[in-house]
Amino acid sequence: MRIDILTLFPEMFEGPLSESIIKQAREKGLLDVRLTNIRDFATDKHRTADDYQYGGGSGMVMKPEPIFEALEHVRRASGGAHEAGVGDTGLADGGEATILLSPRGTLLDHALASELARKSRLVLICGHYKGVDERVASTVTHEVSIGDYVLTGGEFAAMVMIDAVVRFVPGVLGDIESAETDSFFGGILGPPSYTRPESFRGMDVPDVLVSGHHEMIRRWRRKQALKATLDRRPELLERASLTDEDLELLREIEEEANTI
Ligand code: 6GU
Repeated sequence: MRIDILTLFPEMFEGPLSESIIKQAREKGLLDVRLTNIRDFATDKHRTADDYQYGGGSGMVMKPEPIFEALEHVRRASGGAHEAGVGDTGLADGGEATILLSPRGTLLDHALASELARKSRLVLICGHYKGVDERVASTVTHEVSIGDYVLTGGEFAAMVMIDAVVRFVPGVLGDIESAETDSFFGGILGPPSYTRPESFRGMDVPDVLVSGHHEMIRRWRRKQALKATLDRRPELLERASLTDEDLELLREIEEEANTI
């Protein structure tokens, strides 16, 4: 997957994209990230990227021309990795998405992250200041927000989105980190997990996890995942696809709650 990031602050990305799983994905050739400074496409001598807003009001708005120019530049310059199919994976549908990160966008969730992971190319536009001239929104395929709060700019949101998306690209996660026991896999929260020591400050690892009984462990984990979802995010259960076993486990959870 190729990801182009259009931003006024390319240096903000250097640390986060050079560590851990993302670093490894880049080294394995699964991910090709390019940073483009929108300011390089400003045409006046002060390299102005923002301006006062029509209608008045506080806060500067990012100008459309440098963003359109930067977009056209990365689209033209897309030869190489993307076109040659380098880093393409079995899952990629060859599509592209151009995404404006904005608090006015659709909320990013598990489903959107996995949908975007099937693209072979993402172009992310990070807004800053008070916002981005609305004409930029007319040229993008998606407008995405990462939550109901306002950030100083789209850069952190872009990093969150990249992290969430890249985890779904085949080959990025090893078996050990496999996505199957993640929260939101199957639409519910994940089960609790434990590591050594078995007993710590009077708190013990549940017996079933040290029993070596794989089927009992699987069922216990599923039940704990359902219970956590019921307690913390009950609205997720309404949309989740539940099996007969899940319904049986939920009945057990309900009975246990009633007997306490
Ligand atoms: Cl994508 N940008 C900004 N500036 N604030 C946000 C956001 C994005 N998502 C949530 N808040």
